[in-house]
This record gives sequence, structure tokens and C-alpha cells, in this order.
Amino acid sequence: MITQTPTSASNRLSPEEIAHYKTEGYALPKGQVFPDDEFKALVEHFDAKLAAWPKDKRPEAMDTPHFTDPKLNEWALAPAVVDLVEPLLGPDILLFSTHFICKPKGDGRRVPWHEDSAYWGRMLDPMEVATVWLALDPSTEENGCMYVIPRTHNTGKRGFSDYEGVDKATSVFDTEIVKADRKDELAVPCILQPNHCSLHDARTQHGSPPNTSDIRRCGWTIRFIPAHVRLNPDLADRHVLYQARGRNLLDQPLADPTKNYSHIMEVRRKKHFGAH
Ligand SMILES: O=C(O)CCC(=O)C(=O)O
Repeated sequence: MITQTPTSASNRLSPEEIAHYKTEGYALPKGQVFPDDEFKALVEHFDAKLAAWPKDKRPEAMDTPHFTDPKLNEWALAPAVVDLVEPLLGPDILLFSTHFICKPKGDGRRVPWHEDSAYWGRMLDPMEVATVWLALDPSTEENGCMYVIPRTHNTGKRGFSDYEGVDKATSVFDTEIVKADRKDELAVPCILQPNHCSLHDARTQHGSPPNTSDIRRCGWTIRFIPAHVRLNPDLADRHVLYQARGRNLLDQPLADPTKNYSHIMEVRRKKHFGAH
């Protein structure tokens, strides 16, 4: 069991970082997320999962692993993580989703330009989500770090751009924002050391190139919603929420972070449902 460090001012964003997130649609907080020993334990836990991951499945596709691996919730719901999003979402917070996007060295796939909101339009109302992208490995321009296009959360089509198909064999998703709806030349790389994170708004355009380097690039997305956001009740058989902090304002069904929800994963598999 991980020691839950008390809410600490050190993980809270500075007023400048909060303002930057709101204006630019992302932030690169200073400082590491977890104490060294807790981060080391997370990387070891992930490495064991990856070693057991079916060889015919891509390692970029480890979506909602916390539904069947409650140990992960000890990190996802740790105060060190929730403190990062509280200034952005307010005091009442639910854990919405997590995803390991692990690009192996040499042939890690690109993540096409997208807005998370475009994938979640049917799931969440209103569309308010903050993602903590935690680097498990160094994440650099050489090994395919994530890039964000600033201010797109609040300009143009505000998270609901037009999309076109891309080659699924080389990409993590099969669609991408059309060129006319993005400005790649403004893209900012989110260069991170292990145990550091970026934060992004669901509407912000982002993506990442392939990993052709000789260093693995793994990020864990941990996604939170304010508790006034409703998960579409029609999806209750395939997605669950967890209380991260504060109140369950809409009295939505909540999952127990210590339990294994393998039946939910089974429905997702049968219905080819992915949250992103
Ligand atoms: O890991 C990446 O390169 C992209 C991450 C992403 O799409 C996300 O966090 O929503």
C-alpha cells in the first residue's frame, strides 16, 4: 500500500501555471509528481504489466488499465496527483480514465493530431476534463514526446474539429484533425523527465510523432472531471467513475477503487469500445 502523502503545497500549481493552463490549454508544472520510491514502484508495476501484455496487442493501447488493476488507483488517486488538478477543476473531482501510451523504441506508433473531446462527445456533459500526462520514461522530441497546439481549446472549433482517416497500421488512432483545422507550426513539445508531467484540457489539440529512437517512451494519462460533469448513463455497462476528492455532486454511480471491474473490460472488448 502506498503511503498517501498529505495534501502538499509543493504539487499545487503556481498562479502563473494555472493562468497558463487556462489561456494556453496546457501546462508543464515544475517539480516531480511522486516521491522517488513511489514512482519507482509505479514503473516496476507497469514494467510487469507490459511483460505480461499479449504480444499481439500494441503497447500503446493499454486503455483503462485501472478498471482491472486496482493497485493502479493508489497512484491515480494519490493526493500528489489530485492536487495538480484541483486548482483547475475545483474541489469536487472524479477520476474519469487512465491510459498507458507506451511507444516501444524503434517502432512506437504516432498519435495523430486530435482533441480528446472529439472522442468523448457522447460520453461527457459538459466537456470538462483535465489530463495529467505522467512520464514514466524520458519524453523528448527524439522518442516521440507529445506536442500540443496552444489555445486551440478556446479557439477555432473548440475541441470539435473535422477529422479524416489515417493509416491505422502506423497510428494509435485511425482519424486525425484535418490540416485546415490545425496550425502545426505552433505546436509545442512537452519535454519531460520521468516522474514529471504535463497537463492538458480535453479540447486542446495534441498528438505525437513515432518513436524511432532507441529509448522507450511511456506516458500514463490520468484524467479527471469536475463532479458536475455527467457520464452518459447509457455507458454504465462499460465505463466507471471513482471519487478522487470532495463530493459526488450529481450522485452518479461510483466504482470502488479497491475492486476489479473485469466485467466492464469484457463489455468494452465485445463492443470494441475505447474511451481514447
Ligand atoms: O501520449 C501521447 O503521445 C498522446 C497522449 C494523448 O493523446 C492524450 O493524453 O490524450
